[in-house]
Amino acid sequence: MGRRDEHAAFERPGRRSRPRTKERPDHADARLARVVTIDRGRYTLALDGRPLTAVKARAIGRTGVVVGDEAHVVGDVSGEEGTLARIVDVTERRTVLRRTADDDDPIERIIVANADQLVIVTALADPPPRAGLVDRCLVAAYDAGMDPLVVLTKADLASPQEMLGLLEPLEVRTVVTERGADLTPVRDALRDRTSVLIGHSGVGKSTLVNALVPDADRSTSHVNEVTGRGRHTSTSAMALKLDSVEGRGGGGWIIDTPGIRSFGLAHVESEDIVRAFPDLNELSITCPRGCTHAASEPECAWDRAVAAGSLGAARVASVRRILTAKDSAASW
Ligand SMILES: Nc1nc2c(ncn2[C@@H]2O[C@H](COP(=O)(O)OP(=O)(O)OP(=O)(O)O)[C@@H](O)[C@H]2O)c(=O)[nH]1
Ligand SMILES: [Mg+2]
Ligand SMILES: [Zn+2]
Repeated sequence: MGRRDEHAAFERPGRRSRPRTKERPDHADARLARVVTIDRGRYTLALDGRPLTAVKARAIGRTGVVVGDEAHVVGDVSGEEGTLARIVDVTERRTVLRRTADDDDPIERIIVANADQLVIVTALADPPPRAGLVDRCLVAAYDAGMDPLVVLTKADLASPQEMLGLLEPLEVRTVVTERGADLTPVRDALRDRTSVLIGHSGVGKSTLVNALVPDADRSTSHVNEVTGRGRHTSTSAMALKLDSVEGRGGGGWIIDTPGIRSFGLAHVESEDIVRAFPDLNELSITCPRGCTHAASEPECAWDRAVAAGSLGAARVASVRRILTAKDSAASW
């Protein structure tokens, strides 16, 4: 018991003799830990910087426990070999990243909880970039309330100019990288954030994680030369602590995920996307009632602003592209 706790107990002498209530079952000693990975019903959590293996209590509902969750654990929390703690509850999630049902898996699932930054990893070649995919990931980020960051990998194989040109009007933060490159710009963008990496299989997510976290030991694999697709080398999500950079403070978490094919965007409302662009959102107040802001809308305030010279045509065209991305085919 720390000094502060001793003092608190002294000031409230009745506390210990109070009967246990329903709201406080016998978990007063529960510790808060972060779920870093899940493997066949075993949860690995980080508690005070040490790994801890746990199972989940049956009382935890269908929403379950996902990577990134902050969970209360009880029992043997020593983390010693052969010990098993028990997860008794999960704190309210600040954000969730979902994937939709697809052929491989008929159930919509939450992949990661509590990330505040969505890192959209796209290779400039091998596999070739697909702008539509980036657009869909941006929609997912705006909808989930996460800040998007686009990382363009494999710049040793192709120029980033075209992709950068597409993203510039949206004012999305971008970082260009390649194997062996100085990672300072990536580290700067990740500092003190909880960042989840998403993108096609083979774009280099795990390669990036290994470069950022020296003992991460994430396996990586080649892109198939015939199909141009990766082989889904990573099969589960894993959160890794970013070391604080000496003398510059910071830290944060990076979460590697398996290459994903689809996102649940059907539920996304246009307003949620527009809200991510404050200038356009503000203009929308003067649009006719029910304006969808599509190029076909006769009196959209966005067009009036472009005509008046107070708003760039490229920005409007790009945001319209994003708005239609949510309605395009669900998989990529
Ligand atoms: N030329 C080049 N190759 C790279 C670069 N980054 C990664 N690769 C290669 O791309 C291949 C796929 O990398 P991974 O890190 O396994 O890709 P991933 O995104 O984790 O793939 P999944 O786990 O399947 O989703 C590996 O052969 C890497 O060595 C890069 O900057 N340049
Ligand atoms: Mg991987
Ligand atoms: Zn409008």
